[in-house]
Amino acid sequence: LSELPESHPRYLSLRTRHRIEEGVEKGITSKQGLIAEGRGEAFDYLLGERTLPTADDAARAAAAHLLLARHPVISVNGNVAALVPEDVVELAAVVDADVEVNLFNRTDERMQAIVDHLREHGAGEVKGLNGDARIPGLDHKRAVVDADGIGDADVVLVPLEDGDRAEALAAVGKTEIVVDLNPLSRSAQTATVPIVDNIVRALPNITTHARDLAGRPREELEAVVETFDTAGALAEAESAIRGGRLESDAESDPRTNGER
Ligand code: PTJ
Repeated sequence: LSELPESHPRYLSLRTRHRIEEGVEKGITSKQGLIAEGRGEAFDYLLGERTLPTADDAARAAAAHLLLARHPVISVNGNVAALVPEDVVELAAVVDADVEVNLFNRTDERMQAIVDHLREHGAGEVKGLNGDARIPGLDHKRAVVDADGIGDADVVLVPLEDGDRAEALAAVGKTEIVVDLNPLSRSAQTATVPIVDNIVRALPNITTHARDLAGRPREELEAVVETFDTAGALAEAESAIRGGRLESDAESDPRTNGER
């Protein structure tokens, strides 16, 4: 990848893919993570590899939820750790959230490798290793969380989550913020706030909104949360993927220079 010039039209996408490959080599990302990445790339290509206006609204609503939360937690899996470790650490600092490693394919080795990787990227305490609580309604390993982490959280950011776990977390009453490029996935459909965007754009965007909103009165943050249109955001993302022309679209599509 070092030989790939930054001017290459697929540079960002190839760099992202390379990070996932490295994640697998380091024992951080699972092999299924490679498949998830491929699926994500296809959706992102169809979205024009840019943040839709409604995904930006979702990122702002997510920032408001995290700032209003009693105990916000950012859940990290093998793909998130490989792609955006610095961004996780930065967002956690801005909204004062815990970071917890929570894996679909949980093994002690991967849990430890991801905790170490996050700490190398500046994380303080990283939760997840205790595994002393369970999310009800899931089979054993996928259900394992920390009692004083996700177990106690009121707001959880779960990027690239699988549908079952997203539903189980929602069922125990947690406010769920999901980042998922597939607007039809069960995780996106179940989330209080679905951000249909690539995690590499979405996390820094939430942080930018959180910096802007920090210190504002509670009523103002509550208004951001209440005015977010979940169904509208999902519908706009689906329409963009299916090739529908959006009002906001014409000039910003990198594939077509605006000529769709
Ligand atoms: O590390 P683990 O063991 O916790 O496993 C993590 C994966 C992602 C492998 C696991 O949760 C899984 O199998 O997830 P799924 O069911 O493949 O769902 C992943 C979703 O994330 C899909 O809808 C993808 O389109 C989407 N996705 C993939 N890459 C990105 C993405 N969404 C946002 N940004 C991406 N970069």
